[in-house]
Amino acid sequence: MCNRYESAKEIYAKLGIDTDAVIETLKKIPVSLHCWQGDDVKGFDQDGPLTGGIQTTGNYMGKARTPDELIADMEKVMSLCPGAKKINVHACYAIFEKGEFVDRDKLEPKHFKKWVDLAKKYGVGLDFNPTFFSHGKVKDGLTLSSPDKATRDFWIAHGQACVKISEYFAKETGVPCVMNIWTGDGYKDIPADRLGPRVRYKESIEAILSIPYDKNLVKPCVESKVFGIGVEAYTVGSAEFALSFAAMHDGCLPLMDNGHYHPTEVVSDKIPALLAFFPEIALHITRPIRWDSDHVVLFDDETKEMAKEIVRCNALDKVYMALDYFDASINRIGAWTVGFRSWQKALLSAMLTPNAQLKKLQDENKLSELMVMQERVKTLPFGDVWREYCVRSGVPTECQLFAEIEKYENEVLAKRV
Ligand SMILES: [Mn+2]
Repeated sequence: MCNRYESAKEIYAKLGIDTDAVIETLKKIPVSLHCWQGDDVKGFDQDGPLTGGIQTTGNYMGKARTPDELIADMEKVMSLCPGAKKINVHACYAIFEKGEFVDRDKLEPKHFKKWVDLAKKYGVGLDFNPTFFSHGKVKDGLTLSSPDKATRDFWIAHGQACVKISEYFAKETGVPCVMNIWTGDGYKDIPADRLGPRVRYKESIEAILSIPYDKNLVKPCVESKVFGIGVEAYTVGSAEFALSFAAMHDGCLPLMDNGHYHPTEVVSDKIPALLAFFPEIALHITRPIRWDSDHVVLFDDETKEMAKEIVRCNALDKVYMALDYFDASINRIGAWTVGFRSWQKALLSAMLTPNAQLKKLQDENKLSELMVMQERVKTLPFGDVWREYCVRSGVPTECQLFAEIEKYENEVLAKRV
């Protein structure tokens, strides 16, 4: 079988691409693995339903019910995925001592020590997210944009607590922590006031970020959304809101989730637009289908196109890449793993593209040749390099993967009844 890699290596070399070097580079690029695929975004600090305009559908067996189960599942996923990782944690995944409970406005670094221990075990960084949903203090569907001051103050305190926890993560791991602010605040039907909630949201985020923190350690982001379930008419944190907020606040990054736009918009085209202005940006990588923004990432055209833009823009060190999807209808380990591996494939495919040659053809206006070349690239032996990357990373190849997922289901998940 190694003949196939040697042959692929020669083919790519003729296009000026060193596949060995690409593999070594890709191994070191961190992608943030979200903890919330393992338990359907439930978390450990509350027992209510998922709110905020997001929904998990399906009831596949084997959901992680405890911190130990979730961490074990994440470790399994990491063992099945090539490439460097970060671990992405939501605030609702605070891990309390037995009998202890602390509300979100009072969370402290110690409630996330087990996540730090996990990150240190693998020598990886942590990312963080305040959780502005699935909580009794979400008032009339609003948090940071609520007209009720006590509600806003509670959520501002939560955000500030999360800044401190993010800084703790960065100090403990030695890796900057991306802290993403997203709320599902909005209205189901036509609001009478669209500006008021946005001004309150702006002032609340400013209050969160007004506490002292090291901007080299904590990278705050604002994530936009077009709509949510039950929040169809108006979302406070729209695309223009989030982008403008980041542009006007030094050190704050725009975060684009490719499930959070109108169906014909593509984030691949937005990446270079933002890179023309922002030194760093952040992404949530997902797969939108109709009303759902959170299907498992596949190795599909737009996923490839997003990775291509990051690579072509020489922005692998400027774009914080995180995954964000959750599917409860299939084996969650399989969902998690396929999504992570799909993004790895997209990055590898982008790095195996003769981008300099293609750019030259564009700049010389040789557009027929460009089209022919772009189509030629699609049939290069990518799969042989992907297989080699998996082997060199010590993870299952495509044909070995399902057996591993099935084994874990039989030995671990099936016993969770
Ligand atoms: Mn997202």
